[in-house]
Amino acid sequence: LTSFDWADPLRLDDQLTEDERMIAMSAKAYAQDKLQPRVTSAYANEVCDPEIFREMGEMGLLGTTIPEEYGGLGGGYVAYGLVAREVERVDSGYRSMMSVQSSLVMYPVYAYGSEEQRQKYLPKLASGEYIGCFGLTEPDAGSDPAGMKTRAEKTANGYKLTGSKMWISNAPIADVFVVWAKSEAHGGKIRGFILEKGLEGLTAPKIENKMSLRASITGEIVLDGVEVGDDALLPHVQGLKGPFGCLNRARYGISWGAMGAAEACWHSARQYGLDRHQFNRPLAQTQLFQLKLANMQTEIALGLQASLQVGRLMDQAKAAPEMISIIKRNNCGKALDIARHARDMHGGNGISLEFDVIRHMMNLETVNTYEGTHDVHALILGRAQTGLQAFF
Ligand code: TGC
Ligand code: FAD
Repeated sequence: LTSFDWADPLRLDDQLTEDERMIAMSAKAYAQDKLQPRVTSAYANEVCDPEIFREMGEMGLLGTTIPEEYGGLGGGYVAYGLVAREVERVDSGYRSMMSVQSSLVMYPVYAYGSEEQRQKYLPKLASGEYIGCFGLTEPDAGSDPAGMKTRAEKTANGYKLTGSKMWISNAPIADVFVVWAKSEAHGGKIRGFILEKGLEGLTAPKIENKMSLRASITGEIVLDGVEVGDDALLPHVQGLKGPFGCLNRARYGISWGAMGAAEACWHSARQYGLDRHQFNRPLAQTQLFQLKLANMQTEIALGLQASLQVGRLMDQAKAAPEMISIIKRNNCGKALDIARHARDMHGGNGISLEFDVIRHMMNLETVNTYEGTHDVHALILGRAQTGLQAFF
């Protein structure tokens, strides 16, 4: 019989290819050496460092699945998931910065864009020279994006966009804005537009005082009659399946990322329990402590296996969106639960930023909410198995 590795109980590592293992190792080295040392201060002071995009670009961590001819890595979805796991092991906000750029900006430009749009934007997004954001949510349209009010009117040479977007990651520092709007010229269907910083009428004020995801900047996008040319339209998609096609990829990445944050909390709780003595023995020698560690280990091992399976199916173009709802919902919910337990297991120290667990816990509140809340994914799964939609 082979020995048991407590930190990799189902031998995930053995199921990866050599290339995947190398990408994960280089993402881990970057995240631990360059991101971990600055995260506490970034979080405490609510500061997002745009330089991180350039660093990630240099490391090849932006656009993992985008072909090399456009500056991407040409890797698969398992590789992308492994990068998300390593970055979010440090902080969900850093993973957000990476996954918005990769799945929500580079992917739509690649999948729905013209050849000119691909050439113009993808290499600079891959290198981190350009920072991108994705505007779908509005003040009055969150879980129900079909209710968006932002509209695009046809002009002589292009479109005029009016409306506002809310809770948009990267927006205040973005150079490139992928914005979704109802286009009158296309029968009111939702279309995607690529906007650039500096356009008249386009502003992206920062949302202050977030208690979660403080190392990642979030803003509004205000579109006050912003005029763009015909070449700003993403030509190859219309309808909600445009933004959802991007969300499938980002949600999948989040399922891995949330497990990375959960692993950080689990390992920290285990170490704390070994180091800290109460009642003349290590906390880790109590049954309640061990029960919690066993639960964490089990949920993380199962969650990672599920993400790996969906990633393999995505690489074969055999994944259904409902599979992604299962892993996004379950892994985020379980990660949040693990972070809350880990916070408790650190006692009073658990509320200090010095021990990372409360930062992960606060971050995971957002991760459980964005890209489809825990309950919205339950409704997607409920509809898939009953044929009855219960959204409205
Ligand atoms: P529904 O009638 O279900 O579908 C409308 C059209 O869209 C198609 N579709 C999909 N296509 C591809 N992938 C998917 N996952 C798809 N889901 C739906 C569908 O086939 C249909 O196409 P067609 O051609 O027939 O028109 O739409 P609905 O209005 O009933 O939707 C309900 C619901 C709840 C499923 C959906 O609206 C939903 O998922 N809501 C959650 C919203 C959300 O996830 N927002 C995310 C905003 S972005 C973000 O949070 C980024 S944070 C990133 C970070 O910082 O890391
Ligand atoms: P609501 O939709 O108002 O939901 C509120 C509550 O009601 C939730 O518990 C929800 O589950 C529940 N609910 C909603 N509908 C139903 C129903 N039919 N039945 C039962 N319960 C229901 N969006 C972007 O477009 N781009 C981004 O880059 C982005 N980044 C974000 C970054 C952060 C930090 C945050 C917090 C959000 C971000 N979002 C982004 C927005 C995010 O996707 C939305 O917050 C999310 O989709 C939920 O929408 P809402 O906040 O309007 O909540």
